[in-house]
Amino acid sequence: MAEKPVLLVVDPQNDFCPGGALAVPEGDQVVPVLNEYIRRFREAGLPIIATRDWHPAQTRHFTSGGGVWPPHCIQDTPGAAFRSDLYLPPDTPIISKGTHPDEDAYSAFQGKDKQGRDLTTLLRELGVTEIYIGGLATDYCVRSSTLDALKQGFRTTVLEDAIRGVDLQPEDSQRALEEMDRAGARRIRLAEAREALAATR
Ligand code: VGL
Repeated sequence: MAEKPVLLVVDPQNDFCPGGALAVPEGDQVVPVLNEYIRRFREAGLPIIATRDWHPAQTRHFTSGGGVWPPHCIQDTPGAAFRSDLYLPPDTPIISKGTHPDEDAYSAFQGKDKQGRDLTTLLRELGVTEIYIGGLATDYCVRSSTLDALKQGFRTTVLEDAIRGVDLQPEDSQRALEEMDRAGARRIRLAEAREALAATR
């Protein structure tokens, strides 16, 4: 059966880029690569979904609430905005996650769009069978979203050149990639995307 892929763009937000509150090293470098994947998906008429970390000012996710992270991606602040150099089509559905003060919500599958639909519902409505995932951060939101996607039975491809990790411990991202491999994810780079997308039809 033909696969129907979606591009899942994970948390390309100011706070996760250099100069932001929880800067991922080289986080900004995923943006031009994501733009190229976005362009290819659009040209192929394939859907794109973006996620964002969207926290209240007080949450147990932050050090101030007993968590491990400095405050970041607080709802409606400039740090929570998508990078201005990211070209998301204007009608892109947005999944917000971590909106509740009691959750970390690293996985895109824990978020909801503005109509209250979760990602699984949205993917079913779109008839999606396969997920291509890129963005920030490799060792947190990309990892959790990928593992959940695989658990739910989606064929899942990690866009290796469109991700960067926090690496609180050195090698965290490498370990996360190996864990995703073991769980059944495939990895590709931009140069392989044309072939991969052509094979879906
Ligand atoms: C993330 C660390 C803390 C992520 C979110 O989006 O990967 N990482 N909060």
